[in-house]
Amino acid sequence: MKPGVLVKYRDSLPIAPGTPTFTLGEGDTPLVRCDRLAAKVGCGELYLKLEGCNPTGSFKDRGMVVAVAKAVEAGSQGIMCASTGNTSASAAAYAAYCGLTAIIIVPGGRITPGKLAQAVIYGARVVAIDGNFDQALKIVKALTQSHPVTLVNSLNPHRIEGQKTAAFEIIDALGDAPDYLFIPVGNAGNITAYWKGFTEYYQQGRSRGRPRMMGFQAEGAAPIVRGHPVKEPETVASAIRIGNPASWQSATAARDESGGIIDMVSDDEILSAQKLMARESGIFGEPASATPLAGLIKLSGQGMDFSAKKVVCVITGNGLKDTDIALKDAPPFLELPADVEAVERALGWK
Ligand code: AN7
Repeated sequence: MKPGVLVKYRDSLPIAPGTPTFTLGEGDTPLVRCDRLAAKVGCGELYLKLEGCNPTGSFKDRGMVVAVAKAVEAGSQGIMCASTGNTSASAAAYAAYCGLTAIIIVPGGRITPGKLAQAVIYGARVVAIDGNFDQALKIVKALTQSHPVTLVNSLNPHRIEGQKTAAFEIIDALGDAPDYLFIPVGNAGNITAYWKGFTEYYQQGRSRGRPRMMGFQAEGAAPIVRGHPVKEPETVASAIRIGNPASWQSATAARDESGGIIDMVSDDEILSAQKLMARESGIFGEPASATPLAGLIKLSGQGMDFSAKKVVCVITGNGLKDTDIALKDAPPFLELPADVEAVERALGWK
């Protein structure tokens, strides 16, 4: 049995004697070395951190287990979040495990069927608003101030605490920090959490340095890159369709303290990176998860030299959450009778 984030990282988390320590098996995700992909993108060593291997298929579970444990400890009856899909799936699962109510507010028609199916099957109360994520978050902030339910968006500091454990795992696996960490940026909680994790391990002497933090937004939803909120964010990567990130300040702090950047990539760049990752390394991430690889390809194409560098891309969510995108421009399959010879002929073997 996996110990889970609460037990494994007890000493680095806000665990009190009254905090329940349960797990759905989150954390301890694979860090996969991808040499063929590295060669394609001009990178010395390239590793993908497969956060889609968490119980609900995204990195959110690391933070959610801590946020929900603290909500239970505080005697909360319910949790609430706004979501582009993955936070709600995770909140719904951990609430179900603990017997709490989960109320989730999502942008109507804009979260993938896979993510919506998760929230529904876990028994969450789903409210779809006629608006985007930023508007949903505003509503959640207002309602959690006036009602006895716990906000579990990444404004909840326990979420950040849990998510920082992914940085610990990367250092434990590599024996030191990588040179660069490439990561998608939506509401900007995760880049904040990784930087906190890398910094804590560094201060404890567990790594010799810290990586440059390389955050990437989608072009149509790139408020941090543009320097102002985006009123109507738009991108194929629905998970990061966010126009006014809650953790804006801490994301730019992570960028600046690490000597990194926050840049953007187009939807086309995201989708071709998603395909490349799948075909060259056998790893299927949802579009938002391909954003860091798209960023690496972009910078490499601009002449930045990664040939002697160790790079980690965080693959934040499982590709199965958004199969529509993967099938959208797929070539037609061969359709044949159930006949050995017909298949043999079609394959050019006869
Ligand atoms: C796959 O679920 O914001 O910058 O409401 O699902 O920490 O927001 C999801 C975000 C990257 C961005 N990759 O992380 C939500 C939500 C995936 C995501 C991000 C999200 P943050």
